[in-house]
Amino acid sequence: MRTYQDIDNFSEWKVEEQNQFSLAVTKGLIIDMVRKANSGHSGGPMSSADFTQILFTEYLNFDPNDPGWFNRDRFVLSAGHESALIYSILIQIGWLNMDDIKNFRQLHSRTPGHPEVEIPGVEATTGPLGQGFGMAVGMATAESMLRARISDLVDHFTYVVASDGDFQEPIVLGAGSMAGHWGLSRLIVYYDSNNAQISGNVDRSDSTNYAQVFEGFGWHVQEIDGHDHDQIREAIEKAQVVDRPSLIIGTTVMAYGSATMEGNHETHGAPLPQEEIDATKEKLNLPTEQFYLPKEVVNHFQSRFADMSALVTKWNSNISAACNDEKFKRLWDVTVADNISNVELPQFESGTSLATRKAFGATLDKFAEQVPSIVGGSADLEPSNYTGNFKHAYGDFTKENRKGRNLAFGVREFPMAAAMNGMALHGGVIPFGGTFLVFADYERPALRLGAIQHCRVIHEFTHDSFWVGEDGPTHQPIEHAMALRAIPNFNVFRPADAKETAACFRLALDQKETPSALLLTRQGVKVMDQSMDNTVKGVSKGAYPVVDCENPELIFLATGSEVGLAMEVAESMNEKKIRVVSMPCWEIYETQADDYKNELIPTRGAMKISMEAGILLGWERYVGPNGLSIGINHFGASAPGKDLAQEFGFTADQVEQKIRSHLANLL
Ligand SMILES: Cc1ncc(C[n+]2csc(CCOP(=O)(O)OP(=O)(O)O)c2C)c(N)n1
Ligand SMILES: [Mg+2]
Repeated sequence: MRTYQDIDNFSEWKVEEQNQFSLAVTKGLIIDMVRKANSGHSGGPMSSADFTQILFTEYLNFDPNDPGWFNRDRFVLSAGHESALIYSILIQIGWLNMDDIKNFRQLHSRTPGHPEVEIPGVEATTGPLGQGFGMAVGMATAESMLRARISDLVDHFTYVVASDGDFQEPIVLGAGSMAGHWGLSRLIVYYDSNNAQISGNVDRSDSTNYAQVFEGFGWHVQEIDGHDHDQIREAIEKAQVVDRPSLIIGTTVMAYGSATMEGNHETHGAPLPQEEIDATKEKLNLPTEQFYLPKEVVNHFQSRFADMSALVTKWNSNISAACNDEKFKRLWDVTVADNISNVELPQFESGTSLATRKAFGATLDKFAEQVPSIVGGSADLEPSNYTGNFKHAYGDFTKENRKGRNLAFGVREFPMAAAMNGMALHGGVIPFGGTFLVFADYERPALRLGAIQHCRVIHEFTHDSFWVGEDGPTHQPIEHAMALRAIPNFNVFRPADAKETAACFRLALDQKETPSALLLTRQGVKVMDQSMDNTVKGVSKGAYPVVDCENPELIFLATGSEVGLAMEVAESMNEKKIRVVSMPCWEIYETQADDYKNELIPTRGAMKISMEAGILLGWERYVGPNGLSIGINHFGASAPGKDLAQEFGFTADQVEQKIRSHLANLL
């Protein structure tokens, strides 16, 4: 039996002895990290360590000198609570250091409780179970699209380590069915099936046959002993060559390798007791010393580095050679290098009436011609979302048509949004996805995770108010615009007309660090009589006057379809000095200079009146204590939109009356 005492002769050990000892060192780091932080997860990382260590040391391709190398294999730890595992690996690659490891879960450390995408070697922020899987499906989609559309120079694998909790989350089923349908052959998911979760054994709550389920989805499925290294290698190699996404279900033991706590679900989210750690280290032939990481083990871990660096050099020179071709170079620049600028806008005729969802469709068509990296589609609301032309022009992405740019997501809003995040994280594509605004709730966890990760994704949300009409209260967004505004680093655009829609869409393309939602009308709204340049300038400030005067007495603040309403009311109250402000994006407005904000919406002086067909909560920040908010604080109803406007007080006459009586009451 080889132990740490024999480390000086490490090079003479048998390879399998070296592997086993290296794995033991990784486990030692895991249990020490969690113990020192007095917080974190030990059991899961120990059960999935075999697969992960073998993957990183023998199969995963990356550039040891550049975690951002474009054609690297992606690795997503969907079981984000197993972060100690990935950090113990990243230190051996050299992307983290020992201080990082010792500061696990501490403020400003590069080893936070769950993996965060800013850390070199972490491809996606994970922790909310299921979403890592969903993002990986997006990454594999982006890879497959680029492989077909650019060249085989992009041809990496996407690997996932997922746990019981991931598979219990329905998003895994939706994303899994999408991946199977699209035949994402370079997606390889390892399921660490350790029959343990927080509250007990998995069989208390789950008896699903995931092998059958995923076979049904069109996946290649293998079931192995997740602690048998030869089985792991064989499974990975088979998964790499099949023409479908692969699921490798590894039957494992919780806290595998621990002295007395193997199989104990209580190791899920706790440090092992110190005596257990000591006994475990003895069992694993490790010294009792904390954070033991001998250079021999690191060198062993890095034994493929020279070969991988050579691979990267060759890839780089292939890219340079390919770029001698002007056409390829242009494509590469716009897609992978993401150099897009001066995207030309569509034109819309002032005075006509056009639903902003239709304007979105027209803008999408115009942008898609110029920006080949735009890909996406609708969650089965293609006619309503006006993405049909895009589909006709560029075709569906399918097993047979890898060059298709339209993604027929099916009625899978949450998987769609998670996959969009994955695509954005992958790079080379700019994803959009459409549904009704009311179903933003179905996507919300991914909207939040996209914002945390600074993903440039474009969410198209049509049918943005009670004006939806006959479909009734279940389909009428009420609290949704505000609920989206509550997400940090998330731009909510509610354009007032077709021109603003195009300007907002282009702004969303430019926002490389922030997801965007475009809230669009089902019903026609008048195209305002202003130049496109003026619209672009105004929209880029988040809020701007569309009707103006010196020293206004009243300032109307409106978004989307209510801007037209505000203008109408202003017209009929023309004995007063009124400014109408269109506020297509609060978040961008908030970043403007104080001078601009104080001038446009002064805190004192003018009375502020907000108009938005949604909840009032939030508007008090702009209208102040004496202002007035016109909105709707209850669910809608099923009736034609016009009747609802009357019922809910959204006609120009009713709004004017409300304003006049508010003013009278104040006097
Ligand atoms: C969406 C979501 N719900 C709940 C949690 C809290 N949580 C973290 S891990 C976990 C389940 C643990 O079981 P398993 O996935 O099998 O991990 P293991 O214990 O095997 O490491 C739960 C419920 C979470 N992270 N994400
Ligand atoms: Mg488990």
